[in-house]
Amino acid sequence: MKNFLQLTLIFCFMLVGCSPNVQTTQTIQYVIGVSQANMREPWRLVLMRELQEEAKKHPEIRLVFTDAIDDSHKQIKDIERLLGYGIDLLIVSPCTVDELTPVVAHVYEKFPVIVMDRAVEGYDYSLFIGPDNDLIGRKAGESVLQMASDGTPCSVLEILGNSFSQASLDRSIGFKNATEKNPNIKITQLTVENDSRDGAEDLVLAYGKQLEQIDIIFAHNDNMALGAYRAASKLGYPDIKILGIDGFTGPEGGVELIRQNIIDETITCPTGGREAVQFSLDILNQVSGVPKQVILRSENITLANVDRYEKSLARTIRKPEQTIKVGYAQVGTESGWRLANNNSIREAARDFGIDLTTIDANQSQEKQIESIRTFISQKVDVIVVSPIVASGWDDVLREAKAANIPVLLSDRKIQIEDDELFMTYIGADFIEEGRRAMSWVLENVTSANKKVRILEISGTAGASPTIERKYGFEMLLKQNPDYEIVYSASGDFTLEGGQAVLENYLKTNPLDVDVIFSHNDDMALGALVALKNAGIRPGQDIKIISVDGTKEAVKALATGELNFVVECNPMLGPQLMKAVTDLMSGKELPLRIITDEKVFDQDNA
Ligand code: GYE
Repeated sequence: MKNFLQLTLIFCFMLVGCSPNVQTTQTIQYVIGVSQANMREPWRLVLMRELQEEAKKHPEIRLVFTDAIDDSHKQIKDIERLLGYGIDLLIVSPCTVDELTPVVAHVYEKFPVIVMDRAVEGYDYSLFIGPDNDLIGRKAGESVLQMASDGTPCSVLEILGNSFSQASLDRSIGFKNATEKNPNIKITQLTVENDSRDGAEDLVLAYGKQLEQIDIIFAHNDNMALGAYRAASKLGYPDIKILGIDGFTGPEGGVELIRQNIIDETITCPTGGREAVQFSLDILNQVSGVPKQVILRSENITLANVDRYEKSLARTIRKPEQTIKVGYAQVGTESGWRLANNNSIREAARDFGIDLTTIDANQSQEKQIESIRTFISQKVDVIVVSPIVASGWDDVLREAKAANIPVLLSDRKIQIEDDELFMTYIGADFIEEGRRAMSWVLENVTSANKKVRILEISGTAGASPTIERKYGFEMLLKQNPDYEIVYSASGDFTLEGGQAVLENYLKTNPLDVDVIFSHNDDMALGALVALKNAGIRPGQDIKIISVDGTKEAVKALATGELNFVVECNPMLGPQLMKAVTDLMSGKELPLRIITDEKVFDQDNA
């Protein structure tokens, strides 16, 4: 029946002379609702344009837009209306976090939801795509530090956008954290409620002669920067340095403003429109490996690099002809998680037809750095590294950059000033993992009229999962004075290491703790051995929680020896090899690709 209908439709189009490839209703497979916070700000107009341009490449989808005109209540109604149209997926850029979080969570119960630009609380959505606003503020701050590096007093006029938006707050915090390194920098803040060019112009005109004292203006978007420039010129101060954010092309875009010397610098804030359509299709077609968060990259644009930047936007995307050669500097085989991760990467390389060479560093940073140098000498196309510890990579990454070999970080992060030295980080949100562990303790472990005593088995010293799981755990701990970590030691992410931590503790202490928090499953399983050897019933006499979600750990959950396990997804291979292929096809990679993770307890083990 369906074929007959299709043939009839095409025949009718032929009859009336429409080209049969006109998008007829039967080609539309998916309707995607796009709930925009507003369609006034240039950033949002660019987002819409990118969504539409990318959607045009996929005749099987139709986008339906709504404009909340910055009113959360209207946005809630818009979303209800879109659901009424029978959409298959919702893309939403929330007006405010608190009012839209429950609505997004409710829609997410039945439909996939992609949240853009401003995150909602928690994780009740399919995917978040947005910039790292704190980093954008820090990048602007680093530039101001450069401009003020002669040590003389430097007064900055910071022009914020809508002061209720999380983006504005995050940018300002990042800016302050960077500039406070120089005590000679003084910041005065003005807020333009509607983020507009004319609003900024009016505000700076009203600021008037006080501009005499201002050396630099930092505006939270390029159109407010333009407004500030117009006001400063009218007031007779055309030489004040001006920084903006967004970096769009086109009239009044940051790229043009730099070329015309109207502003001195802008920090790019990509909209993620293209990525949103591509991931919508992955989600609707149930492609595996869709991440939980995609954090877009930002960079400082000045007259010196504006041409290169604009050229990079017009990059042509084409599948690489040759087989891609990848050198992978692997941590080692320290844990069950690592074995699963190594396997996932090997299998994905095979599936993607990528020529993968792996060197096992056996938990030594020195060996990893040596591996990277080996790959550089072998002139591989891409280097992937899972950095054992977070620091000490600057030199070797600069050598890779000098050799024009891109580096991708897999499963562990690095602390580095210049985030241009790596293409992307693919892995977990360790801070959230730590928070989830502690929130389980708060809900499930109390202690009659005394503090809850926690023994922490930490991971490899200096590794980003160790640093950030601890940080996330302690974020909640600090808010609850009835809980304290009474002992902490590193088990280096290995079973033997975890067992040794408990044996050492039990040598000099009776078992006087209520909970063991282990940074990974292998160390928790090692602790079980030590406890049983001491005649203690793990999971009953003492609660044990850990992170990873390996088979062994989930089995121990099911038998009641472990009480709670936070998932850290090791199956990064597909996302990693897709990123490698995208990179070699000419695509820019997001700054971070964060995996989707759950939690396991004794009920769902
Ligand atoms: O939690 C642990 C492994 O880097 C996220 O390293 C990974 C960690 C994982 O040894 O089991």
